[in-house]
Amino acid sequence: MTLLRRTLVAAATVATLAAPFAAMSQDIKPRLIRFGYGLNEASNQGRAAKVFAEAVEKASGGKMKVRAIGAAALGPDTQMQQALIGGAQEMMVGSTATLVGISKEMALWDTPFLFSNSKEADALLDGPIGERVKAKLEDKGLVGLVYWENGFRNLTNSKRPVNKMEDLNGIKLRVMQNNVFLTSFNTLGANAVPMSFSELFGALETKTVDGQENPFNTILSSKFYEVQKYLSVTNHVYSPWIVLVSKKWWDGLSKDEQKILSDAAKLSRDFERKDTRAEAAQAIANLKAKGMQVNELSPGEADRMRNKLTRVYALIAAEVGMDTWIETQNQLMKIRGLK
Ligand code: TK8
Repeated sequence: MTLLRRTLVAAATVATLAAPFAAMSQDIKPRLIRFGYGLNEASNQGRAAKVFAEAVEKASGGKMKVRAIGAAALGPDTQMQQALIGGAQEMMVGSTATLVGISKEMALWDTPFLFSNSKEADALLDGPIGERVKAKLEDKGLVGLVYWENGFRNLTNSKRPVNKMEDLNGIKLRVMQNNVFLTSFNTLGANAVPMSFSELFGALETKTVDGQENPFNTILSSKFYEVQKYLSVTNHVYSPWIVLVSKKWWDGLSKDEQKILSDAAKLSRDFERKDTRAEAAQAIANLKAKGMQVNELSPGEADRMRNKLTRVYALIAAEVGMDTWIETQNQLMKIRGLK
């Protein structure tokens, strides 16, 4: 054998040996899932993201790895939604309210005073109506897995306690990028300013806006108490978060992989709701201890606000479709045991 021939044979042997190894190492390489969210790691959102990541890793025997990335490091909700649609990011969790520009049926969850308590919220969100609204996302390039609890929203500001509707006059209030929220707060007399959550702390600090509205948990975990003196307990709307997957990426997964993600999402949901509720129950005392001045609305004033806000119901019904709107009212009556 000439030297050249020997070298060629050796090279070929290496190549045939190397090929299966290359294929194998491809198989072993875990699927990397970037899971983005907007709040910081030490929040109810961050804690549940971690639970989700651990559940996926465990159920897949390490073949699927979730990298949970908080504090809007992958961008605010709206930017992540676009990244999922385009397939540049795999997963996220965020507010349903910021999804309305993509899927208008999500506006259902913006309805002021839709739920009186979290039990009603769970029943409707996890029932056929929640599924129906979630399923609409698929045409838009997104898969909705489960709803988490963001929570009942309350009002904070740096100007004055809001005891009655008129106290909102002239208050520059940050709202989510969502038409129902914008209209609702303008209707109540505030000067509503749509803005992404990631810009909010800075805007409150520099007084670009005077106030905002979010659940107790977020007011606490995002340290809004450092820049907001007054907290008015309004519980004006129940806000869900939704766990989303890029449909482009989802369609390339095996049935087993999809099941691992769905199951882990359900597990994270159950954990998240419990954790959020436990934290919310302590939150008022904690926020007071941090120096916030807390006031409740008198029942009469709460009713006045509620009545004024029912004006946006027609707007929401038009967005979500009359069918879904009426079916929602029917389901709620059933849940309340009135039907
Ligand atoms: C976090 C947001 C946040 C929401 C808001 O990304 O924007 O006020 O309540 O939870 O989705």
